[in-house]
Amino acid sequence: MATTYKGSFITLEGPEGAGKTTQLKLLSRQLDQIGCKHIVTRDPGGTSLGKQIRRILLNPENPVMPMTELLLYQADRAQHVDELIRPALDAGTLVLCDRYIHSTIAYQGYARGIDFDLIDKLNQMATGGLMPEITILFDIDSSAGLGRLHPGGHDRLEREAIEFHHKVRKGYNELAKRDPEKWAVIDASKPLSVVQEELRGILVDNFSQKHKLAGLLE
Ligand code: T5A
Repeated sequence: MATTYKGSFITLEGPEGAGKTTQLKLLSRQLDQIGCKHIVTRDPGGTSLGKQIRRILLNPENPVMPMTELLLYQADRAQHVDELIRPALDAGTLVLCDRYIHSTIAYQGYARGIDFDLIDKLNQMATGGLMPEITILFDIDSSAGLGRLHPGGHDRLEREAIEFHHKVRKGYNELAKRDPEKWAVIDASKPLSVVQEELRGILVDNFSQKHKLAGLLE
């Protein structure tokens, strides 16, 4: 891992319903028990301003144009990095972020069809180049993931056609294959406990020395 911070920066990615939120809750409880200083945050919606942007983005009643969508995700991210993520890393915290720049590449790039170079430039601008040390892909068939969500309550993105979601998954898998040193892939269709065990294993393998995580596997 080339990028190093005082803390550690881990992002979780995946198609809809892959189980990231559920797994982060379980993990966070365990990190509390072993006394590991950490935060769990999400993109979009990790700050007070970001929560308002998130509501606009996910409201199915809002017709949002592709470029507006892209810029709103980046506005959320710029605030999130400056207000929360960078200060936490500077304070030596383990930061676990549910979605980050690779969501934009998968959703707005692969699925929406917006130019990848433009997305890279905006990701760079919004984050000031702050890259995760490792990204964990929760891989699941798009229909299976959507099938896990509450029927009828789908947000604006979840309501996209199934082809859109297939492109998202394909995009993620391409990104992970292209840079295997920076990505870890978990088969998110497995039972909750199996996925949790794999997630903890990845953290212990990569961050044990800095954050004394050996207790995670007990
Ligand atoms: N987006 C985001 C973009 O388009 N561009 C961007 O740049 C960014 C950052 C965000 C939306 O915005 C898009 C992507 C998204 O569409 P969100 O609500 O944050 O919206 O979206 P998700 O992160 O996808 O949240 P979800 O809740 O849909 O998915 P999770 O968190 O992966 O799944 P989770 O944990 O909520 O689990 C879903 C259900 O599955 C069950 C859970 O109990 C829950 O009911 N479950 C399992 N069931 C069986 N076996 C397992 N292993 C299970 N794991 C979980």
